[in-house]
Amino acid sequence: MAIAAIDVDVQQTFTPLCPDELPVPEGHHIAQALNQQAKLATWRILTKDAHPENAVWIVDSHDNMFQPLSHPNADLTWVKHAVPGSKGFEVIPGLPKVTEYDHVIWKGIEPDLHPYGACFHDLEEKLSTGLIEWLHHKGVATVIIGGLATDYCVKTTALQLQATKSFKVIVNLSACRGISPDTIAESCNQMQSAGIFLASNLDDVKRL
Ligand code: VGL
Repeated sequence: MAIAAIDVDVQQTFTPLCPDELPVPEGHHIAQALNQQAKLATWRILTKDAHPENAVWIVDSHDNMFQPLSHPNADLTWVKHAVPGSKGFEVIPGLPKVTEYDHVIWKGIEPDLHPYGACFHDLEEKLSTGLIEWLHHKGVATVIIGGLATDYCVKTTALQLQATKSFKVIVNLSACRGISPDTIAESCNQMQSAGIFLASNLDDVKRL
């Protein structure tokens, strides 16, 4: 049965290379770990945030982030990030070109949608991005996930895939980085309780 490796939102916007956006500590240091995990897989998938500058959730300062919004498909405020055409939209150095991936998902292109998971365009999970269907079509049984950030888009993508009950879902923590230690720990607990396998490195992934 086929294995898919998923590189979640490994864009410069989520690294210290873009300090004014959403810098995740060491976010730019995971290319090698992602390239190694991809060697175990039949298919390699990339997901990218693609957000317009007029998105309803944009605030102009980091101090104003994490404010709850009463919007069905944008739950929190964030500073501008991952705008197509900007440096932050680009993937981190060391990864293949977009066209070398087997499948690519762009998400969050509508100004009033700010999804975290790569499986649905909306937080209500009504509008599929087609990722789950693509994996089924390719006969994928196991998914290995890495990327940014552990506590937001990696976690949500992993939980969405696990909820289908049709894949063995492995999160390779050595190929992920997260925003804060507390939310990373909380996210790991949540993923583990859902039945997702957490691997601390590539050897662990191979053992699972
Ligand atoms: C993400 C926060 C806001 C992510 C995206 O890709 O994990 N985190 N937008």
